[in-house]
Amino acid sequence: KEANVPMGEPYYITTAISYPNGKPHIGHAYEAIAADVIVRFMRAMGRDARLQTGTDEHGLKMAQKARDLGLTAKELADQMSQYFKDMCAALNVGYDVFIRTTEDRHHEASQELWRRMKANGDLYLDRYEGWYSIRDEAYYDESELVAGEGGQKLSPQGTPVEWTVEESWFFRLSAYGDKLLTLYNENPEFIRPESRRNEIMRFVEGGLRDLSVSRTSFDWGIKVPVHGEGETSDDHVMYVWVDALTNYLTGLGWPEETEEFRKFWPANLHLIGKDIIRFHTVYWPAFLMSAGLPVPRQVFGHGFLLNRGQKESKSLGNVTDPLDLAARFGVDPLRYFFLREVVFGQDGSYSPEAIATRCNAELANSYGNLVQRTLSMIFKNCGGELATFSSTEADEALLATVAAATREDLPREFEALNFSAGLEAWMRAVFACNAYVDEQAPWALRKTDPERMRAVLYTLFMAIRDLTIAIQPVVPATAAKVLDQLGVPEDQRGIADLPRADWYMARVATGERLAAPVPAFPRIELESAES
Ligand code: ME8
Repeated sequence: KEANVPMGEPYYITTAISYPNGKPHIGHAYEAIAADVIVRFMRAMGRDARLQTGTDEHGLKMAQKARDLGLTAKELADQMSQYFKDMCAALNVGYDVFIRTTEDRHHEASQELWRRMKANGDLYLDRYEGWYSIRDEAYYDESELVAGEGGQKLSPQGTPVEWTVEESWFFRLSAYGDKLLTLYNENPEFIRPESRRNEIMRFVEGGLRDLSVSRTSFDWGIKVPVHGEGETSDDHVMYVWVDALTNYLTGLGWPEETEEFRKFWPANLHLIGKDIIRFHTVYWPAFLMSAGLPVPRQVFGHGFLLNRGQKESKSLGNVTDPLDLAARFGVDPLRYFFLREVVFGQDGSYSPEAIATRCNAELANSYGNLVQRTLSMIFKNCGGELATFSSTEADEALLATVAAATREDLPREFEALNFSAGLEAWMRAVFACNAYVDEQAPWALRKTDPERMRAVLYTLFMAIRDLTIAIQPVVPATAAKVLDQLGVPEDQRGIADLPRADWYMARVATGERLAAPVPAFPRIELESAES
């Protein structure tokens, strides 16, 4: 069935905010691209969609990195945050808000969230003793630790932990176990994919301990507000995750009752990686419930991208700059590769060969070639002229196949965030078009039956329009160029506009001719040393 979305319905999606303690890596690029594809898709479906991303600038990890580099933490954040903005620009990721947690408005929002949790009786002062991982910025239970080389204690993520003892504010997380389980049970879509949902349900069913939510051993964070007589909490800064998660509210102008906040909260989707699911599906909804605010509708934990199956690291010397990849293969091919190759929610692997093979087979040889052959024949054999035509059964069958893929299958799969399945359906329709070209052999009809040749070319023209409109969220720059060549008006490029063909008749009436086509996706050639 065709996805049926009321026009203008708000849709708010966020990415994680990245630690700007270094330049963006491939995982940051992957998440930003996926989020951008979702927001463009939602807009193509007629929704009023908003994308927020940004940088998470407080915490011990930032403070230590800055010290190592001889900078202040703010200087490090200022320098690195810009690289994340530049990455978005380079990858055609169009955010509406880029939030930095060092902004004043964010300090205000975090302190207000704190006050509300306090007013609800969920914060108390005690002494923290336990294991802390600076790399994960997370506390762990003894029982969660694993043994590293030489018996060294490591977090479940494999990072070093330190025994930490200090006075701390605690959040009464233990009081939220049942409420969280009710949330998960009543909203089976709250945590996705399913494997992550099961993992979190087991964790919460195992019982929750109160969470340490402030630190006194360093000061690079948001100050805990002082509440009343005799309280001396002004030497505490908030645990970085309390402040980080609040960014999703800050970007809407909260705590002010702004129009944006009323329209876009609760968020439709927090898109994050699998390593930070617990923060988003246990801590965050508990904080929100405590503060009396609605919880987000969905948290999706995507998988990790691996370089030839391996995690990238400085010691392995396999760290790839995502902007180098984009420069080499093109932004749109890279975006297509990530969404087509990786089953969303699972880990995925990439390599130059895999990118070249996938993009050459599907974008250059199949889709690109279809567009190029069709438009060239219209240009050469018909003088670029568009006309109306009477169709045969074969023409109708092809257009029905393409319509099913572009109006039903791809939108349905994208709504469910099954990008690779949606793109597979799209690709099958491209193959059907190429099979139709081979069967109908329009080049041979030129002399024998020119009317029939026109009918075939115009059938293909309409099929290409549908295919291109559907694929825009993934390859926006290239699709826009193709739609420009076809002459599709900019205000009729939505998936919701697909059933409309009035612009075509209007165009036929003007007698405007197609120009010589420009190839959409050139073949990618790998240098021999790499292949
Ligand atoms: O976790 N593949 O920031 P971050 C795919 N500041 N995704 C990856 C990845 C990989 N190899 N490596 C990391 C933080 N990610 C916090 C978030 S949100 C309120 C605070 C993902 O810079 C990771 O899962 O370490 C996360 O979603 C995002 O990149 C930023 O990671």
